[in-house]
Amino acid sequence: MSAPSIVILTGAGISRESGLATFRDADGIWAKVRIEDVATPEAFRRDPMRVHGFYNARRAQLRDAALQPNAAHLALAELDGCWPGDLLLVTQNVDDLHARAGSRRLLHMHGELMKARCGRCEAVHPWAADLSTGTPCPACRQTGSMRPHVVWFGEMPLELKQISAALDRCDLFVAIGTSGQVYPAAGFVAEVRGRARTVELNLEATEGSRLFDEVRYGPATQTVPAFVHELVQSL
Ligand code: BV8
Repeated sequence: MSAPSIVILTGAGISRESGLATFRDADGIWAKVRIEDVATPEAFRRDPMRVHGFYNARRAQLRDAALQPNAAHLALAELDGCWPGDLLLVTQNVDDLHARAGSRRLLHMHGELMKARCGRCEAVHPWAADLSTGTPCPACRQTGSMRPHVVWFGEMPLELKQISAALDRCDLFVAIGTSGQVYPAAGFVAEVRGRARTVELNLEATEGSRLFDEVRYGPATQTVPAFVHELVQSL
């Protein structure tokens, strides 16, 4: 019997105990700034420096040496390293904590804060510094066209074909630290339920909890290592 095929979906909750704010908790990002002002293509066209300021502040957090992957990121990286079956970690997060923890079979469906893209030549560059409307593209040298390599609301998420193929063949779907309110990610569980075992790991019930076979409550740094331990023991 081959090892089950696993798809894991993570959201901002998995990075919360590393010190990064979530989006929809009471102290979350969308409690302080409106999506329409900083996370849509229209916002960028209207006031690019305001959008750059929003992402520059979040990118600066990732450069802070105090920001480290937590036990949940590390447990998923350990699973990635030892799981003999198919495994795909799909994250909605734009932070780099999964990669820094060691996850390799990883897709950032909403892009990555530590990358920048030229709106003119579409080249994508690793990027840890601030961006501004005066930043030239390293490839085409144009200024005024560099943007964060993140997926804004109304834009097409990345790698959807690969994600859909993984969902089609998965036996286990685990959603960790996501409120299940942003599509198409929030729709993944409905795609697989009934033919895959579905598990939600969260601090509390979410919009989609009723769609899961099993929900486990608690902080990710406790629920994820325990769940990974069970999976490894089952090999
Ligand atoms: C799309 C990157 C077409 C940027 C993000 C009108 C026009 C166009 C589209 C739409 C529209 N109306 C609706 C839509 C669809 C829209 C959407 O879903 N809107 C919502 C608001 C209704 N979606 C889109 O626009 C997407 N594109 O639809 O294109 C299309 C359609 C079909 C198929 C293909 C294409 C693009 C959406 C991507 C937007 N970009 N991020 C940035 O980061 O600034 S979304 C943003 O929300 C982040 O990526 C974030 O990850 C994501 C989801 O949020 P969560 O991760 O779930 O975070 P949240 O704070 O909500 O929840 C945290 C959870 O953690 C909570 O449950 C909490 O309890 C838990 N938690 C907290 N602490 C812990 C914990 N759990 C465990 N342990 C803890 N310690």
